[in-house]
Amino acid sequence: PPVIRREDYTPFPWLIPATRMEFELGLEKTRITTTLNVERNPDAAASPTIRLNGDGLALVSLACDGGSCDGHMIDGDDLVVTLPGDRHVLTIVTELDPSDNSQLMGLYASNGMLCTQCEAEGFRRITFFPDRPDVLSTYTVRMRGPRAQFPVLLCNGNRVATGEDGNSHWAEWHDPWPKPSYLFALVAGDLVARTDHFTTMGGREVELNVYVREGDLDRTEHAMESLKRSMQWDEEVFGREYDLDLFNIVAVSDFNMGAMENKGLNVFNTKYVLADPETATDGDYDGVEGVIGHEYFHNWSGNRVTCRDWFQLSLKEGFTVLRDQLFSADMGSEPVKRIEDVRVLRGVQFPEDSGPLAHPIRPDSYREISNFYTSTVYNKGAEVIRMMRTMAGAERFRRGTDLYFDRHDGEAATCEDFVAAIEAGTGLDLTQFRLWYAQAGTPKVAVTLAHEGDTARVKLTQTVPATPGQGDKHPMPIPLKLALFDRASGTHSGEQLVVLDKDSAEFTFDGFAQRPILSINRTFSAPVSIDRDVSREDLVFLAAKDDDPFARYEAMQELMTGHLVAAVSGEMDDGEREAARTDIAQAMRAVIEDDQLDDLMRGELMVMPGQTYVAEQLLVADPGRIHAEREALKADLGTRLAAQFEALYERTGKVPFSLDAQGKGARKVKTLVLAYAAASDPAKAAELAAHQYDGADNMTDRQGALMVLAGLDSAARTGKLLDFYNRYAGNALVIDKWFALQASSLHPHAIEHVKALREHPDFTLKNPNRVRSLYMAFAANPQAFHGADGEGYRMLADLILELDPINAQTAARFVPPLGRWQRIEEGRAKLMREALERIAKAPKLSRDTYEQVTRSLG
Ligand code: HT7
Ligand code: ZN
Repeated sequence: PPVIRREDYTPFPWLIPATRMEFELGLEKTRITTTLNVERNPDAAASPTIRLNGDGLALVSLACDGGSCDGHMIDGDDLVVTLPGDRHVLTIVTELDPSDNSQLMGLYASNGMLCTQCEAEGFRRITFFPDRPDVLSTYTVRMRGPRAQFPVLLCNGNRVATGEDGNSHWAEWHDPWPKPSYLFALVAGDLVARTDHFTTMGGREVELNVYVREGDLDRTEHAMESLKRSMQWDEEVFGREYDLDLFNIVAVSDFNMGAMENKGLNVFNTKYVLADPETATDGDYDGVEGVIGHEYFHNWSGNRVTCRDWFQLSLKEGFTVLRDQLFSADMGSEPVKRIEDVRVLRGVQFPEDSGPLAHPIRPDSYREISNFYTSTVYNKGAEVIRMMRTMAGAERFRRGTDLYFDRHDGEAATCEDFVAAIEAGTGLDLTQFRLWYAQAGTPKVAVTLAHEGDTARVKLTQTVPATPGQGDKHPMPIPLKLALFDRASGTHSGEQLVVLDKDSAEFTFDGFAQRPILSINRTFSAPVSIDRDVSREDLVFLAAKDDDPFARYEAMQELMTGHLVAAVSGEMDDGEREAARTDIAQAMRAVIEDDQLDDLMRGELMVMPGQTYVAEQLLVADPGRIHAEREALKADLGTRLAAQFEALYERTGKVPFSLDAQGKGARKVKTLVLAYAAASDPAKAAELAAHQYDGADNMTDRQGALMVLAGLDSAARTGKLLDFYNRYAGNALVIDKWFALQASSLHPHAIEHVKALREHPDFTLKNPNRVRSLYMAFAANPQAFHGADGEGYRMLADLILELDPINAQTAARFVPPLGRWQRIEEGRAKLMREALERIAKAPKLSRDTYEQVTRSLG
């Protein structure tokens, strides 16, 4: 497959001001007639032909200006038509079998309904079209189908006409906003809607619908409320108003990603729509709110201003992730949301940035764009824009975003356009900052603190690591919020923002008679890894006293990570081990007993660093040893703090169910206590968990209890797993949890359980949620996946090979766990490479999997 390069961008030679489509809908046969008004693009080099992209399409007929078309040819998958004049009308007929589309791109059937997924290049699986984001067109779409099978007919924009025709009916939709083909959507099915309304700040009355299958309607209230909150918030915080009379959301159970922001017709994975306390956890509730917000915010950051080409993906995704993060922070706890976001960044993006798949947030080349919907483009992209906001302040940043939307409304823009607008709107000089778009790799900042007289000197040194294709790096501007604490009073005299924009710099602070304690990268102001010279004693201080909740969390994480890294590196004797564990227990005890903390935040401070994060601190990791040391520390804390944990469990157990912060905090802390107990006193933990499971009046408590039981060899394990399955049989989203709980469990035979679950009648390769629930959970389970015999790697390779012809996009997403081989001890690394090589040798690999496997082999 060819490599596509950012530097090769040229504008498309033709404009398509208007597109008309007619769909004759059927699950097994859909006929599409597309009429394109094309005219020469005065801003592009002239071409005698127009290239219309296709992907596996059969051309039924083609007409030019109502007559036959003299010059046309099929080139690969594309249709190339010779056009002699400046304006023409092309009429193209294609025919498809949606029920045969297991890739879930283009038009496909899911549970008896028809729906589309066009981003990034799915539209070309429906009709021949210049399927690139810089070709904007208005769409008028007539859809016709059997009324009984498809009572609901939906498309982008507004419904402008409907009609009956014997047993079939039709609807015509018009979207007045010019859009690229990737934002096209169509849905036909037997659906019911929760309907509500929102009045915009300009007085527009908008009808809102959340469409689901009958029986799911009573699980849509949270989605609808989240949508209204998103609309309100975007007006208040970014000044963005909705621009159609209708906003529809449709939930589908077969979907490759979380959701899709098609203009006026968002299509969602059911996972991010359906929620009630009986079947959804607190995390699921947050996920629904966050994803509803994310897709809604795309209406401006993505749809009104779209991307010039797919290299600019972070323009819409990074910015929209930042917007959804700020929204969720405003709807709940700001520090807890920040900690959750940083945990995702460090658990997923940092490893990506230090491995063979590292790429800048604005990539330079790709073979298959679907492989670049990555944590780097999304989460690091959001961090990069957040840094601009931190340097400018929220108010000035808003001036920059207003300018960006004003300048580029209705356009297909670039990351450079965004930075230029923020620069002009805020007054910041972002010349050097642009390197964040171009350079991959997580910068490392070494921090030392010197104290002399009454002066403290903070020395900062940055290194940006080499990444594939980028050996030589330049220093980048790194905004770091810091504070210096006075040891005696436990306070500081104000937070400062310093920007490290050279390899190395020293910042001096006066007025410290005693050596102060440095708190740095507060709120995680820059997406870097900090390597600081700090004593355990100072970390214990910061974990208890820092007034920045993120910095407190960071101090707890650093205490535990530092200990685990030293332990697995074999750098520790028994005395040191005991001293470190005593300090960690002391800090944890202060967290448990701090009555100023709410339980949501307490829970964050109690969370142990994840296995991947610990591995990331080591050049070469032994997953088995990290797992063993991590479990040992958990057990040690469980034993030392048994009384405190018990009191905490008892107090939080009395908090009645509610969806507010108090209820959520109590549930979070309860399950954490069970997890510590499972390591230190498994019999007691099993008893408590079984009791929590039986008494649960919500999914968070029930799933938390079952998660603990699934990892224990207790009598209750089998019974409760069976009860869970029977209780929720037929509810796909909950059965996904049942698969995931077992695949991610700490049980020593988890790998055998995964093998058995693969053969379970409810397992299918056709549904991405089900595949992910079993295999993503498995790949993230260190002791099951990284067994020293390599069986875990072979199982994942088998899955990839089997899934690739069915759903290439989903298959390719399972490659990165195998790509970590360079950072894993020799024995396992060899086995991981063997698994990758076996995949690479397979005949007829998809472009998606081929690209990921070859990059992973290095
Ligand atoms: N913009 C959406 C991306 C997306 C997608 C990409 C590739 C294949 C399938 C897909 N489904 C949705 C999601 C978002 O970021 O909002
Ligand atoms: Zn998005």
